[in-house]
Amino acid sequence: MLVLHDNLGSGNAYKVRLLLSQLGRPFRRIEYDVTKAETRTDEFLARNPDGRIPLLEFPDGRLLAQSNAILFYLAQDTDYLPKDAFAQAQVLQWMFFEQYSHEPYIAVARYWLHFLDPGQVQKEQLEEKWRRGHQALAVMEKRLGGAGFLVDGGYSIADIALYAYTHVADEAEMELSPYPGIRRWLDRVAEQPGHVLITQDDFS
Ligand SMILES: N[C@@H](CCC(=O)N[C@@H](CS)C(=O)NCC(=O)O)C(=O)O
Repeated sequence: MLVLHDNLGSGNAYKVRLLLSQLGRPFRRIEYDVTKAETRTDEFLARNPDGRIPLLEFPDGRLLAQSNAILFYLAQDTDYLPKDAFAQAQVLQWMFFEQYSHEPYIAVARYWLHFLDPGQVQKEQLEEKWRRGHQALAVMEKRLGGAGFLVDGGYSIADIALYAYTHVADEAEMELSPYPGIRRWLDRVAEQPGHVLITQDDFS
């Protein structure tokens, strides 16, 4: 069986739980407390020298890190990745956007506010995360104000990648009311068959 090295609070790990559930692929979870450096032990670093979850372990022992690389691999030859090469590149375009322009702001603000002691958070740094996070949301709104999903052709792993932290933006104390297209899209994603909540932990 597949083993997901996981953390229930992590949006990056949630992407993988969501796709595996939608694909109907059984997996076992191993939970790590990232606030206690449990992914920085020698044992974990031997599996992923980058010291981060999600990490997917295959029955033959192969290991794959990076949430969006894992999505891309699992989605091959499924309805979650378009067949057309240009549409596939558009999926990747959104997934790279997620990692470079969205996750470093919204996910980090959420981590600081939701998981860390509030005394540890610097106000100026937080405001910069919010400012850049709203820039990313505005880019998404430009697309989603007039389209059902991020890439033509329907729901794909691009939507999964960006849903993960957008749907919990309130935990980063970011308001989504200025983004009606994003809010409609969040509902649409949550209605997809096999959808699971970020808090769901029973998968076997
Ligand atoms: N780019 C990576 C980011 C993974 C990541 O940042 N994982 C965090 C949890 S969301 C982690 O494992 N942090 C523990 C640490 O850095 O020690 C991905 O998309 O998978």
